[in-house]
Amino acid sequence: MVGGGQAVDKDRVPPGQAVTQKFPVLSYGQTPTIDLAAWTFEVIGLVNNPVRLTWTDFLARANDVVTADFHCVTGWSRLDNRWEGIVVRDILDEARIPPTATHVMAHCYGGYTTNLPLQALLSPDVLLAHRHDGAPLEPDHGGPVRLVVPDRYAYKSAKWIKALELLPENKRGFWELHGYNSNADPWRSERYDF
Ligand SMILES: Nc1nc2c(c(=O)[nH]1)N[C@H]1C(S)=C(S)[C@@H](COP(=O)(O)O)O[C@H]1N2
Ligand SMILES: [Mo]
Repeated sequence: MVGGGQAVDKDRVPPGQAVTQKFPVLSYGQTPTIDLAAWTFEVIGLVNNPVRLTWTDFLARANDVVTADFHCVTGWSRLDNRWEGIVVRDILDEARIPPTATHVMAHCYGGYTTNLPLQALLSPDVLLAHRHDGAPLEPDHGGPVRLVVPDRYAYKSAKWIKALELLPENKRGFWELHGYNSNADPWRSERYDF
């Protein structure tokens, strides 16, 4: 289904996905209440230089813009989202990651987790985003800050991000422990592992 009669090139949308103009909210559990004065984002685990940003630090550095499509594993895709924030690769560079680190666990306020191969986070369109389509990111969509990983199904785009933990091996996050795919490439329909 293509909303508003807008024609979309089928090569633009991964297999089994339908375009929506809406922006559905998909959360497991409640939207957490987050105090900006106490908010931090950290890079932890297997790193030579742990990184910790306060909200003030984050705002001072949030100068990157990415326009990207967003694909939920349940079958909807929202095209041309304009995200503003900080490119994750730049922050990971600062953390000086040793070659023994191969995977990452994203940890969220509220307790959600999701795992990714480190390589997937090094793509220049992976963002820590605090704005969406010209407005502050709404709490239900992950505000103050969410991870955005355009090349993976959206369960990898962790809302209310709190930390990235570098790991020496793959560990499964919340939906991945329930059978969703660890890598989650929508172009390969990597929806389920079991
Ligand atoms: N912290 C957290 N992040 C999350 C989720 C969640 O339940 N908690 N749901 C994921 C799923 S399954 C999807 S499809 C997207 C939905 O993002 P949206 O609610 O902004 O559309 O967020 C992902 N990130
Ligand atoms: Mo999802």
